[in-house]
Amino acid sequence: MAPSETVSATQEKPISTIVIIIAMQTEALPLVNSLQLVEDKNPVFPQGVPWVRYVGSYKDLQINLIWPGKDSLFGVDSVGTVSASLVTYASFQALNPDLIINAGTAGGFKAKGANIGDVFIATDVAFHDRRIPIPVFDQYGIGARKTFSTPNLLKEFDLKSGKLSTGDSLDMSTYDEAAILANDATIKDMEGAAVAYVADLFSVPCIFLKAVTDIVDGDKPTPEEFLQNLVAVTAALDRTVIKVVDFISGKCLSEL
Ligand code: FMC
Repeated sequence: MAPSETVSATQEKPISTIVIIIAMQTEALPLVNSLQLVEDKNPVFPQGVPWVRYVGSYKDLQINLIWPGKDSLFGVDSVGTVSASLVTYASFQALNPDLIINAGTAGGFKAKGANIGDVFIATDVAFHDRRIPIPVFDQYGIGARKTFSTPNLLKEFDLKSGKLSTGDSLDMSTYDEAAILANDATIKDMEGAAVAYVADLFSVPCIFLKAVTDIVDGDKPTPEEFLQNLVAVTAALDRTVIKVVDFISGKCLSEL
């Protein structure tokens, strides 16, 4: 089979295995309950890592929700690009999913139309904290890429869409701010572009659903606003993830 035929054959096959990557426990647990997933007692990941897999059948789908767990030194959620890339890689190796969904919270720019509680689907991802001022390495550092296009999904739910910029900090330095502006981003997170990088290594399509917990260009301090809105915004995120999973059920990649 020619490579293009392989791709189109995959695109025409009903989606059956989904991996959902979620960085924080607060974001993951409501979804685990709604989708009636159970923690995997027979871990597919190497012994000793904090990564957790919740699994279950939902309609015709096998859903694997992967949470990188609590950091073994500090006891907090393993947020950020390092853990996100590791669990995405390990999930691909163990589960060979048809589709990856990276769901989580994000900061939003009101100047670009983001409001607290909005759920965005990212059309593009890029990094804003990998500055390598050498020709071509600069572009590699930014790592801008288009995400898997889902025109029917966008139409069905009237989701907002925009570009996502990823970096390993919750706050925003002036360097980051300039890079985010150059990335033309509407939303800012700490995992998306890393998940996209790994998904692209294996040519697995990936959808990014990001709910806005804080307004980056507003007047409230980000950590406060983030913590204040986390639970309520997570509920909105979970409702959207369930609607999206319902929509995916019974469909092929080419129908998204
Ligand atoms: N900037 C960066 N990340 C986030 C954000 C912001 N303004 N709001 N919410 C987030 C996301 C990140 O992706 C992390 O998983 C977590 O929430 C914050 O540590």
